[in-house]
Amino acid sequence: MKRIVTIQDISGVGKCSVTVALPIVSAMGVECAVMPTAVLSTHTMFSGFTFCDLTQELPKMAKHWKEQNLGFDAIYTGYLGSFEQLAFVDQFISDFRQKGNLVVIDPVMGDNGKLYTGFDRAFALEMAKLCQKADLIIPNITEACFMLDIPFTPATDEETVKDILKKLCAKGTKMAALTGVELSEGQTGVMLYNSETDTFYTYQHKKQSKSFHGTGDLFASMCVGALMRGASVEKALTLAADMTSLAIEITLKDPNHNNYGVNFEQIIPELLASLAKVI
Ligand code: PXL
Repeated sequence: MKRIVTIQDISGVGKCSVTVALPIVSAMGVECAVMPTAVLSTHTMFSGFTFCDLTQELPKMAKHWKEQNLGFDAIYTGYLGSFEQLAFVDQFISDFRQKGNLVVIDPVMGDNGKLYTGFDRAFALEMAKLCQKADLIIPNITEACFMLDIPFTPATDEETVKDILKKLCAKGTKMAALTGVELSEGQTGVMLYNSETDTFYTYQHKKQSKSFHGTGDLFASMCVGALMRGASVEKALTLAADMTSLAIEITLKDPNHNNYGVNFEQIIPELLASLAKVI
């Protein structure tokens, strides 16, 4: 069985980062080790959340893992909260890179043209540097624009998106997948650029009427899970797009749904059935 490590926060309530990655990756048949970067009472879209920074613990955990000879088939990072954590992850990737393992960075920083609380332009540029070390990065258009230090441009034009993807890969990133690409009315999806083969892949599907918090984390986690189970990157992204969309659809049908996250728990059977078809 493959083993990955995910490096991101634990938000007690809010269904994002570790509380999505751990159940999803595990359900997909992949061991999911966690390196929690911080413990929050909720994600940062709630007001008054508590925040316990765990940066000091991270090198100690990494050292112990090295002593125990532990390795990972993938390193998957999500929300990182400080420059110090970016520097730590940079070192962690150097230390735990091994032949054939995969580094996936989801540069979680913002959405809808705005950065989340606590992030700024300088942080986005530093995140862009970290992304140079990745095999695959999965930004949304907001994060991509901030990392490239260009004005926010909606991802609605294929040539513009291709240009953004190529620029994201210009400094070493092997593959970039942009989420929230809306090439026609009522549609959304993902576009991938593979700099090694100089090829693009586009997948579009019906756009749901509402967006939810944590869907980026759900998308990235399903993508990592599928890649670890042997799916191609194109199939992994397609599966992640379809299942994220399904999670939103199911959530909207639940009259008691909460507005902080999607009912991803309810799509796990469908996720596993779809996974079986692509591996
Ligand atoms: O879903 C991304 C995310 C992860 N972790 C924390 C967040 C957010 C988005 O706001 O606040 C703590």
